[in-house]
Amino acid sequence: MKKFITIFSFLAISLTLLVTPSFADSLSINFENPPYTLGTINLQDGWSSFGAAGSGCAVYDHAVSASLSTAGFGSQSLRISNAVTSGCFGDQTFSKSLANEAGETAAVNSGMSQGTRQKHFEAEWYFASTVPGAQQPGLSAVASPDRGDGARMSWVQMKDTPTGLEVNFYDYVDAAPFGTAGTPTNGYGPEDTFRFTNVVSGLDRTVPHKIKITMDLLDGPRNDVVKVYVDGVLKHTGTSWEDYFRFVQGPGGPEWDGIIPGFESRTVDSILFRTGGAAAPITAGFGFLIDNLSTLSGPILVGPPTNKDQCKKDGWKTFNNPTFKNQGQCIKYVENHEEDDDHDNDGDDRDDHGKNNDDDHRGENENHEERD
Ligand SMILES: [Ca+2]
Ligand SMILES: [Ca+2]
Repeated sequence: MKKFITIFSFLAISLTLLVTPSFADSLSINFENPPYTLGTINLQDGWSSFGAAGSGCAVYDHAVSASLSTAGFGSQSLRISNAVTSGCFGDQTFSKSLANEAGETAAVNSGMSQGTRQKHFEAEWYFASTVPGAQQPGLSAVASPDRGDGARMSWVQMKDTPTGLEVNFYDYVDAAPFGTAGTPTNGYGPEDTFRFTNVVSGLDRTVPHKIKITMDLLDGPRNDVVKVYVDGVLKHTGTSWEDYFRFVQGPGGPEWDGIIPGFESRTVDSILFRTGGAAAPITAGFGFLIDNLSTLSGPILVGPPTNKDQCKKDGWKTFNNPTFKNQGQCIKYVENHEEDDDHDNDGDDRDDHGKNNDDDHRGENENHEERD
């Protein structure tokens, strides 16, 4: 009998997993609950920030700070300035890790991330200037999906400029001829490069802005899909740094560590907030406030359907964003959303199901230093 119950429980859990959509694992962090103490965030609630705590290459100006009455930020936020910078990685500020890492099936985690590997990762956060009335010259901070040691799989820069706040992005492009295990040099040939994109500029410095990055980490080279949204609007679609790790840091590559055995990508489970490149000492004690950070790993999202035909011939079974119980429910969903495909209007493709949807209307290449 016990065995029967065990099997039944297993089946029940399996069924639950089958019908539970998308969200394998997520975290939401507001720097207030559980209680965060003002000062370095190192070793608080799963974060690390060893440099700011005095145990790294430099004592970075990254700290839990007062929110300065910034709208929506509550009483405490993460404050980051680039008054202090370095070329180091592992001692900068890493958010709490997800239980379940995301990455390609064979991506290398080097023990830095763990759990049940997922193919989709996303993170969003708000950022705001601590000096909304004036530019902080030289202010820059970079957020990167990472596994915890600086093996950055993407790169999103928040920057202050004379004309407002700016968001920039780098991905790595292996152009033809393509790198392979047989000809890895083709993965870092003269045609291959980190590609710079100005995602958006001229953002109003007096209000917070929301950045969201989504990553579909698909097996194989040159196919990861990375999207950057600013204030709810998709602004850029690019790729990850998968082929930088595969070839530049792969066996025999110019940055190979002599250990990693295969031509593989890396995993992610957190966000690295990093200040590298030119320091802006004038920003000490100021900089950006970061708040309402959320991270998520889970299956690649499929859906929502936009055409009734997609529901037919068992098509309804292929969707997980949202899931359907039968073809009729799928068709009804399309009928109800024909006026507005992304009906939560947050500009992403994700339907915030369960969140009261209907009322919720709320180029050029630069030099290496720029990518710090
Ligand atoms: Ca190439
Ligand atoms: Ca890939």
